[in-house]
Amino acid sequence: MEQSLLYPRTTETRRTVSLDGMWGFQFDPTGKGVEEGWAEKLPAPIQMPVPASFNDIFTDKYSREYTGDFWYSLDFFVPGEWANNEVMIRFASVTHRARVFVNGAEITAHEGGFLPFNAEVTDIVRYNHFNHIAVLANNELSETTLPAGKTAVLANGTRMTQPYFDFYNYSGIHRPVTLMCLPKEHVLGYTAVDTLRTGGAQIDYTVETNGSHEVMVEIMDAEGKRITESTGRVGKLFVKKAHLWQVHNAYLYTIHIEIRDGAHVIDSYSERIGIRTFEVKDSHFLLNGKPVYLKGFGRHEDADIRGKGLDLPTLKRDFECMKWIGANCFRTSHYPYAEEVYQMADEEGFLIIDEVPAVGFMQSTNNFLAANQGTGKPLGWFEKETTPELLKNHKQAITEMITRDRNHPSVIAWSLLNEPQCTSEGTEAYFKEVFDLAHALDPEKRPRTYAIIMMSLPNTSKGWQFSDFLSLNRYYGWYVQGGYQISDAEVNFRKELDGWQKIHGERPMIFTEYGADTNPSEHKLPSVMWSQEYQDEYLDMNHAVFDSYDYIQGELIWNFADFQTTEGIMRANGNKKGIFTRQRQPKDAAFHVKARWDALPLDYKGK
Ligand code: BDP
Repeated sequence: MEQSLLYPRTTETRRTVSLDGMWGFQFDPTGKGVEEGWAEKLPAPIQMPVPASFNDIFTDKYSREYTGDFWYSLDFFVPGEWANNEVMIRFASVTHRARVFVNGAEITAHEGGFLPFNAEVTDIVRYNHFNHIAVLANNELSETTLPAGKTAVLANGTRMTQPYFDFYNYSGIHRPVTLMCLPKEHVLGYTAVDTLRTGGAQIDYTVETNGSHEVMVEIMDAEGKRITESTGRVGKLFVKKAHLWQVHNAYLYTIHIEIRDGAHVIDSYSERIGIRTFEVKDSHFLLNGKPVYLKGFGRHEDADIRGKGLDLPTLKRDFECMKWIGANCFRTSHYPYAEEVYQMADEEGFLIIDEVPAVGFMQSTNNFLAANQGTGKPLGWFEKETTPELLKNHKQAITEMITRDRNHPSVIAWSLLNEPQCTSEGTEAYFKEVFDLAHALDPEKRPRTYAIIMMSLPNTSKGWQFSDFLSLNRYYGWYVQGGYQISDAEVNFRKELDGWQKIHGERPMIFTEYGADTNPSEHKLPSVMWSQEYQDEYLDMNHAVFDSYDYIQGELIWNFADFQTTEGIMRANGNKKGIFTRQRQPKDAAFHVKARWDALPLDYKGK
């Protein structure tokens, strides 16, 4: 049976209690915790907020950079009236892996730091009593983990994370923890796929439960009025004159699912859904059959102090900034984000390219600096002894992401890798497995893509044929021929695009990354690289190039906001390619981009 990844909600039949707040916390550098009974009692715990990354809470460097095992613990109360139900503890994410112990007994383990999992504790907890939970987490990276990296050991014996990617390896319990009480027989998941028909929309649904009682499905309009219903685990619903979910005009219906025994409701679950179609056709993206040009950003979950911990005020501010600047789309670079992000996008009418944490698949300490990227020289990332293990973890992450996110109207596409090394022989076999899996898992068959690294060209890259649309990360005028050489960068950029134009076929192309590091306090006339003026010039050059190719159907700037990275000579306290600062205030370029995006019609290049 698949693990239920439904969002935790209180309904007529379900109860939820938030376990967010201050937990006990302790590092376990020698990994002796299990042996020494830390699952029952943590020695000298300090307090640690949940959800949050632990890193930037600390004032000393050893703790901030800590790599290895670490523990969280909490006493929690289980109501007596919950006996005879199913009791679970749901972690929306623990980075990067976790083992969960309740009252000393190990309940479950989970690999991967950006997707949810449940620990079933029905027979372990004491009802009407306090219970004890301990989480043994670990934040080490390897070449079989998503994301990929390695652990170095300093001469003094301290472990240090070396990510193969360009964001800080924030760690901890990053998203909410929920204690849930479900009826023993309950809904595990559902799917709903829309087709536009004359006079309305058809919704083909499936419901999965863990029992055999009858299933009933209703659709309510935004006012809560029931407009159609059906019985059975598989069925069709018809919504007359359906009010479609549109960009920045997001009408939401509610799907209500019940398991019934005659008049008795065994389980009920409701969620807001949108009715819309999305497809790739003739080099265009069609939302509800009409062309849409993608404008927006690659983003990160990243903010001061809380790191990658879910923070609703920051999240809301991000959406306000994205609306203000005229964006309609973002990629969840480089991992699935908190569920609340997708809910907000559903409500606000934003389009999401949902990305699995397959980043750092390149033999290099920083994939953006790989010395031999795209040269055709085999690096062999997909031919290693460890590849089968990596593929297993990759497939698990894809399965969990699609199961979790498949019903969001905002999710329009799956991004299955970011900048993999894709020139060697094993690439095609590996890609085929992950692209086929995404297709099989998604009842809506959303388009699939991956972000193609700089200099990786049609004749050197072996993976692009698998994509339903092409996504390029390109830095002409920044990493390649920056500053005074920008006119040469433009020439070479156009040369590359002329090449793709000959072979892209029906596939539209978008830019999933282009950007220039910019210091928000730097003004310079004439411009130099890193100044605010240069960021504008860089964007102008890129936009002029995009505007001259009809098959280019979207522009996602790297990045929405400045973000934290590993320290080093290429990064000045983080990556500064944000159009907004890390505090979500505009750089000069924000006004520049707003002027462009406000003027571009939604169906730009749609004809
Ligand atoms: C690309 C990566 C992204 C980096 C970006 C950059 O996909 O994670 O942050 O370049 O260099 O290589 O700014």
